[in-house]
Amino acid sequence: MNPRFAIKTTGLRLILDSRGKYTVEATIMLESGAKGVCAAPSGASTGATEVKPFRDGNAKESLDFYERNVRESLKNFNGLNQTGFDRLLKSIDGTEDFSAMGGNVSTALSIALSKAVANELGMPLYRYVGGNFEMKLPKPIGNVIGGGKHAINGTTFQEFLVSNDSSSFLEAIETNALVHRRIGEKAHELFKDVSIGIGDEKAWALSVSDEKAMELLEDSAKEIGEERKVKMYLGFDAASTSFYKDGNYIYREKSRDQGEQIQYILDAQKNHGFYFIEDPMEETDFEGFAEITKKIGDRALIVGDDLYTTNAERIRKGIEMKASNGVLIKVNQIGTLTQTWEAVRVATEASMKNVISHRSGETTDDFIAPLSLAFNSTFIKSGTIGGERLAKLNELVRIQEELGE
Ligand code: 2PG
Ligand code: MG
Repeated sequence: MNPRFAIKTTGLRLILDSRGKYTVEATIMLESGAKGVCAAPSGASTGATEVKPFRDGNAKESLDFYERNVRESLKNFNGLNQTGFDRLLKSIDGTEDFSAMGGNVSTALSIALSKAVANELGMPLYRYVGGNFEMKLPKPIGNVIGGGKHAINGTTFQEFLVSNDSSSFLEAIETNALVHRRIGEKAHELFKDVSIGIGDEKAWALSVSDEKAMELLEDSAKEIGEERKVKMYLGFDAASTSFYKDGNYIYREKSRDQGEQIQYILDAQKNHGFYFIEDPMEETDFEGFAEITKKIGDRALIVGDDLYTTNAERIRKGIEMKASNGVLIKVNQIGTLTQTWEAVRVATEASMKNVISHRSGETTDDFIAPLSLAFNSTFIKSGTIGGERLAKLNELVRIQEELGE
């Protein structure tokens, strides 16, 4: 081993995320003095098969576990061996779902190591993880109207999203932000006695039906697209597990069984031209996903988030069942960079598109920006405003400049 890359010290601290809740930040220093720092985000609408973010759901317990069982064991490990390091984290944890250490701890350590090594190599993270080949930026897809578990009194669907095909990343994120602003203006005009707020991801939280939100999204995106002369894409993350109970999807006005839910999604796609459709069915319904993909997979990207939880095994099942043509990627759903990379590889080999994603509870860490290039992500899902959302998007503005695109 080149001694420069040996791990000299690791450290873990508690910090607050964008919801004001505890999360962890890891620092790794190599013998050379090069450093990597990573803060883990946290979800609110977590999938049942995600790894557990913290020991007993408590960040402080995770920190104690790290001090007792992890810190010393990482010393002198060869930083260039990312896979070995990630396996070591798994074996120290000793559980299937990172419930001893917490998947947020393993995520922060795993990514911090990759950053430290990239720094020592004098390389951007996207090159260290993705290789020295031609790379394409993802398109930004931003949450503009939100509800579900991210905003009380909001829509039933968790997120209504917008994207566009501006080739300048800066113009692309500005276009999305303009749609967000236009929606706010229109909502204040249209809905006089409806509560209007802002959700966890800085999307508008409107106490209106999902149909009203879809119309508002479509009208606003159409106007901005015409003004800026760019093609717009509409999307949603239904996050449908969050309103599924005993075989039914419970909306404000009515409940729908599996067949009705599928029809509802197909109608929404047809009426509004949605291109991006995430978690239209609850997290165990591979068949329902497959039916939707079979019917509209030629014109829409059907994306599994809670369905797959960035888990290569579940993605393999999805491929076998033709459940979707897209997969959402979140490192802390599976807990290490190596396993995330494996999930992306399995999906890519089956021509499934991947979408790298923020979490609803975020920090200003921007690691999903470089990873979106390394993983050749089709979209990066984030917000459209808010410092913790823009940290990722503005980093991609810088990367586009670096690449000289
Ligand atoms: C999702 C995410 C991010 P959370 O469902 O896609 O928008 O939400 O981080 O709460 O799981
Ligand atoms: Mg989701």
